[in-house]
Amino acid sequence: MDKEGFLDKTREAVETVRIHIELGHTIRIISHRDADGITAGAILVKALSREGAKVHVSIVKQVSEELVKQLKDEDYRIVIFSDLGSGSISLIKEHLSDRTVVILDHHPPETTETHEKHILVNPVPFGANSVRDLSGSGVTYFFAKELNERNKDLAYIAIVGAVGDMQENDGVFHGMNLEIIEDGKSLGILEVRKELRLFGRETRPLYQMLAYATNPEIPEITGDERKAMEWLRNKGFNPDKKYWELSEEEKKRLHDLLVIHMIKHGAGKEDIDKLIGDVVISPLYPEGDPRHEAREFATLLNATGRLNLGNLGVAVCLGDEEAFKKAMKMVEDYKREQIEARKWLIQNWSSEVWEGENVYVLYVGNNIRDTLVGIAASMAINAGLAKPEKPVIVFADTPEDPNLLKGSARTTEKALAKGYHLGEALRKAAEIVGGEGGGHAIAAGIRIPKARLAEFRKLIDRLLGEQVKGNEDQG
Ligand SMILES: [Mn+2]
Repeated sequence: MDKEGFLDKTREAVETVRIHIELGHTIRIISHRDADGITAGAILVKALSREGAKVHVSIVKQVSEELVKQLKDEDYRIVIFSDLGSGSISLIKEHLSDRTVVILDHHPPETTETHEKHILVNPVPFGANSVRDLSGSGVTYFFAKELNERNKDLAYIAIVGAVGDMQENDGVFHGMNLEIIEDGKSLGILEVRKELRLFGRETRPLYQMLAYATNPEIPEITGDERKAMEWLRNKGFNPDKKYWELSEEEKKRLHDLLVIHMIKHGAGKEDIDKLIGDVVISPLYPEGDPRHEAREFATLLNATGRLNLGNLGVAVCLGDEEAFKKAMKMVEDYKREQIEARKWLIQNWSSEVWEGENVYVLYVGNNIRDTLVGIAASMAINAGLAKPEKPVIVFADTPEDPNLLKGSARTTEKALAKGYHLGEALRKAAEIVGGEGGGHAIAAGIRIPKARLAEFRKLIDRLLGEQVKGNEDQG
């Protein structure tokens, strides 16, 4: 990668932002609502405040036309987008041509032809791999470091963002992420260890860490707490202990036993390589605290984002203890709400579900919150209520509008093999009944008028049926 080219762009952005700071302009920050975007937002808030700038930050799901128009109506002279914006360069060009815009992002840009007052700082056009060499928080980190060397103390937060984006998915860090790690190490604010890369190092008992392992899955153990407990006991471990409480010797023995287990059960090399690898921890926080390890920290931030509390996540990154306590409580409540939702599904599924040839449609009213419909659809499959080869759509009332329903569709690889594409089907259905729909083949979302639910059910059943039929004809 042409690192110097990328850093030149970063410097150009820094010089531009500096002028606005000197003019006393408030810097408007728009950042993505996942862990990468929240850490990126926090890095900007901290770095810009250190230069004496006033900031106004919003954490958002995406750059929509609505958002860009709203920014147009605001009177901020400068807008910084972080961890998003690269896919909306023309939209931004169209509506914000009278503002200074800086985009600090790592997603492949739709074009590098920005408006002359707009600066795109993105490592991808310089040859970086967007999914492993640098994340959104990493781009803002290099911007912050260019602004002031002192911002190197934000290296751990930057790496939390990278881990949130799974930039070390194959077990090791790559590209410019390595430089951030070196900065952090030199300040003594982070270390990288070769450890078990499963979620829960700080806060979960070992048996849950193993039973909930999904990347990689552990054959015969993932998905079964009882088996995980038995396996650990048989090997001489206390299943209730947390990973961080193990001695180095015990960790080593656990790693060896897990690798042997994986090999015995025919796991692929790629999965085995993922199991033990780079784990980032920070002595800034005590052991057993989710902020002590990057993956747990990122998961907490992701949860705040999903709950539309991204600004709370930013405050957590900035070291606000009250915000941290509040975020932990929100996550607990959210977990409890999921457990309640699962209970409701199990009790009411058979009486409430509408089953067609190709789909289950469940309307839950207010019994499950509209932000949980996707999770509820997955739960219906995972709890065995729905057959895995038939997609599930769950609708709930939404506080946004009493005349609308918000729905989410989920299915499995098994169903996809038959030819289903949920995003396509929901998009078409929404065009017909009125509303908005779309998404991926395996997971998609939709909003429809409440009055058209009955019509929608028959329609989506037919549309999904046509996809299967189309697939059979081809085959
Ligand atoms: Mn990102």
